[in-house]
Amino acid sequence: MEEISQIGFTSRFGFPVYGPRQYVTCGYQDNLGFGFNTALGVKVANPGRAVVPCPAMADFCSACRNSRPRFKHRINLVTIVFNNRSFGNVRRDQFDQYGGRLLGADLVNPDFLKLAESFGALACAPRPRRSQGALERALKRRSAGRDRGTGRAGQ
Ligand SMILES: Cc1ncc(C[n+]2csc(CCOP(=O)(O)OP(=O)(O)O)c2C)c(N)n1
Repeated sequence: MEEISQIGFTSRFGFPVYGPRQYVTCGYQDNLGFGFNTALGVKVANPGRAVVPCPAMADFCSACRNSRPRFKHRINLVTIVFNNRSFGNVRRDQFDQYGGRLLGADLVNPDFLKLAESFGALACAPRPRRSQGALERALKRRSAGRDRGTGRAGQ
């Protein structure tokens, strides 16, 4: 699942899709707020399938409030957050079109690892080269159904 962000743009031409209904996109509406929230619904509708949202970081920060229902209802998502500490697009536009005058484009973010752990989720920050292995392990852990009955999701 993608959303408007640097990784979202990249996935539109770089993510291999081999069948229908495997790639969920906000399309060119490009509305922030779509990614993580929609992923919750997609997972509820497809409980047997792995759903991996790559939300825009800006969206993920505001969508975090939906972590409550996510954990309460044990909606199991393996979420990938790319933290570039900025509104990447906005920042680039300010560089390219406004002579590098930055305004409101750099962000102070929460510690996403601690945030996830505070909900009882597992979290990791792998180096880019190791991210495939980390994702595979997270998905395996999910399919192994290792959740405890505490309302905590495994990932
Ligand atoms: C509801 C909404 N508000 C604002 C925008 C404008 N907008 C597009 S991309 C973006 C920044 C996204 O930043 P981030 O989520 O950090 O992703 P990055 O580009 O850094 O990967 C903004 C504010 C939008 N598309 N939708």
